[in-house]
Amino acid sequence: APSTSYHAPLTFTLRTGIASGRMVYIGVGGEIDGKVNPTLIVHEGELVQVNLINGEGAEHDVFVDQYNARSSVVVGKNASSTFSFTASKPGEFAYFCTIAGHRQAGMEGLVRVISGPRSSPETEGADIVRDPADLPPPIGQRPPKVVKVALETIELKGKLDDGTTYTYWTFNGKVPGPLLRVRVGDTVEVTLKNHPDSVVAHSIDFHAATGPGGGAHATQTDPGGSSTVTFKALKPGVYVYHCATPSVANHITNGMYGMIIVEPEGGLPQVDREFYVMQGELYTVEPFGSHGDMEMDYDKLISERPEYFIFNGAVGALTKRHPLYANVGETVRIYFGVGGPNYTSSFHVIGEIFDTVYTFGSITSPPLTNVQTVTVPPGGSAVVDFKLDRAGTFVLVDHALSRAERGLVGYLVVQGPEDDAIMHHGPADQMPAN
Ligand SMILES: [Cu+2]
Repeated sequence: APSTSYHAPLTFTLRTGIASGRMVYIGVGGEIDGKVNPTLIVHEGELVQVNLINGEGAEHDVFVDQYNARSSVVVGKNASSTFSFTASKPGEFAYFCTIAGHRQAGMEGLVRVISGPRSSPETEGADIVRDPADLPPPIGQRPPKVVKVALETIELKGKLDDGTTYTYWTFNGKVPGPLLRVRVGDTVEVTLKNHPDSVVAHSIDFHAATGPGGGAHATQTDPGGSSTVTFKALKPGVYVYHCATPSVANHITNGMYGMIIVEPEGGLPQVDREFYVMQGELYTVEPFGSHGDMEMDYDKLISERPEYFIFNGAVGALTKRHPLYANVGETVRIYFGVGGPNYTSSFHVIGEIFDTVYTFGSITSPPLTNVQTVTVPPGGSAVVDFKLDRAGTFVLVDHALSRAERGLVGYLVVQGPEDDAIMHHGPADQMPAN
């Protein structure tokens, strides 16, 4: 049987009971919670533990005959018994009560053993993708205050693509790091912990801060350590933050970037939906599209020859994993930033026009209107707003489109009417019949 990295047993709890007049097992907790005679899904090679609880008082047991694994007979309400077995062969195997007549009365379910080991962070990489809908709500009206921010730098093997992993360095385990949100005049107290399992020191430089290194001088933090820096948010804007420990380019490419919004008094104009998207590059020894665990290539980094271009940390992050979802009639806003470390983005949404754009993250300047493509430098940002007039799948790209073939693509899925007056297939005088 294949070996497994799971040391702790996979545990299922079954309680005996009555459902629709039949004697049954009822799942307790986890994915089987409340299910009648739940199918216990395990992977080949896993150690499986089953807890049986007597829920109504009659005598019962559980037997998995193909594995010759059984509980004791539980006698009396709330009596319990535990047994375990190793799921050494794939297939479907019955579990049932051996007390005379109980199996026929309904006490029967299946153990499904899936061939091969369970995919795990070790084999396919942890999920490091930041959901673009994962951002805090607007601040609204409030006076300035002290805002405490806790960040942790975490190095972990993450999923870069199907069958491909990369050792990311992150703020809080995702790429980009969390979108932080304060208002002008706030005092921002940042505590940066570096996880004890880290290999190197990390730090943070806030472009929103005024002072040495944007906070990087005060926050160089060894593995297992912690540091704190406090800064005053003097100027409204949408600012990048990033690790600033040498080689800084190396720390940034590995995923150590995020953004902080410093709202002006009263905030930005309200929209229906906000999204958070950041672009970066990865410099791997192996060519784009390779499988296995990718290794960072310092020569390629220094000579600016990336293999991967990515939105929110991974290939497919905003297509297969977390497309942006919205509806016709809504206004959407994308806070778009470039971690880089090196490539300027020509940010564009195929099939849409940005109604307003705050370029360079400057939200105190009047926005540009009706923009097709916006240039966003590394360590910079833009805020794009647009109203959705027609349903469809719109495609987020860097209009340096070779990069789309190295991973840089996302979807905005807009649901609602497909207004043919806005666009339809065919001549103007031939509208499709609806
Ligand atoms: Cu770092």
